[in-house]
Amino acid sequence: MSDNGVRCMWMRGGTSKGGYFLASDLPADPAARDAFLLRVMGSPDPRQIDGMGGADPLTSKVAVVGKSARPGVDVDYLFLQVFVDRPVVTDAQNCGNILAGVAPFAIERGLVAAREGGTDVRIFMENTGQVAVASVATPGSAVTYEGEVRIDGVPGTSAALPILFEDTAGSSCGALLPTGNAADEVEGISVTLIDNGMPCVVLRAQDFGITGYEEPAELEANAALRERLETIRRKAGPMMNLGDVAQKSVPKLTLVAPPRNGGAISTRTFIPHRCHSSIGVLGAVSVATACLLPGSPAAALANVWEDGQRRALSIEHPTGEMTVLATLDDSGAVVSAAILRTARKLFDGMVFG
Ligand code: NQM
Repeated sequence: MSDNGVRCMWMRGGTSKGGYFLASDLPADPAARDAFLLRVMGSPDPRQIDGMGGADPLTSKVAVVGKSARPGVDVDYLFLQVFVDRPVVTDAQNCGNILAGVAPFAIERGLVAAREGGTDVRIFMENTGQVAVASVATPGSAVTYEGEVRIDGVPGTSAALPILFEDTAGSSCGALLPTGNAADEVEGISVTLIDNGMPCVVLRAQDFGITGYEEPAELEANAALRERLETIRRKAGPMMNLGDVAQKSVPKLTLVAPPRNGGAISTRTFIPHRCHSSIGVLGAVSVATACLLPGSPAAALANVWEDGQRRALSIEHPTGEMTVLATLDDSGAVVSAAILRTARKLFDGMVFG
């Protein structure tokens, strides 16, 4: 593959960045595909010097996209996390930030016809078997990335790209609350084990003797904290129906604290070994859902805006906030969640493995 390039678009999706491929352009055999993607990113190597990856899990990501044969769905999207410092490519997690680039990519590659003004793209997320609807600005029936919307964690402004999730509960764990409880105890710490699109362990920062407002670098430098979190994560994996998670990038761990900037809750998220500079999209949806569960450690700290069946939760994170708009059913369960993202095309060409 070293002398034959593969067509690829590099894009920022939300606060992540990665390579977007048509499924038909990649090797069909997963082992050959993964070997190619490791070479494309330059993994394993903490600096990814011999590849396109940005030496951070948030910039070592891949979207594989194809036209869907499923009724009512436009495209299928498979997310692959390429580990930075290990020779691992995993489909064991989804990514709602890279998802933000999928709809414009699908339109640019001709998989979906753009409409005048705006185009809704229905995306089947193969990792979790659920559907998201992304709305792309298409003035003159062409994708534009330019606009006035700002999201925290990204400089400048871009076109709005709202995404709606329906039915993400139990995406990887089989149930929103895989243990059936809003609160469990693991290693003496009260936790919520939850999956509303992303398996997450939600814990109170104060239970670890920290404020929860520290900078990610400070938390990453705290070896004792990281070790305790990893011990909890490995125990939580089987409890969440994820099996042995030693080589998996899920569950994530979110340390919560009372909001500091007028939001619903403050967060610091390990994904799971690096501390996120913001928070993942589906991670935020899952943490927001935990805030709405009476009896969960997060609910006791959260400040939620309510209007009828709607709830708005501004999830504070190290570089700002992400607002999750949740809709509840009559029993108080979250039935859909919406978030606002942006995306940008960075280059389109051939990449070499
Ligand atoms: O939770 C990081 C990200 C993500 C995943 C991670 C994501 C999500 O910020 O939907 O977007 O948790 O690994 O891209």
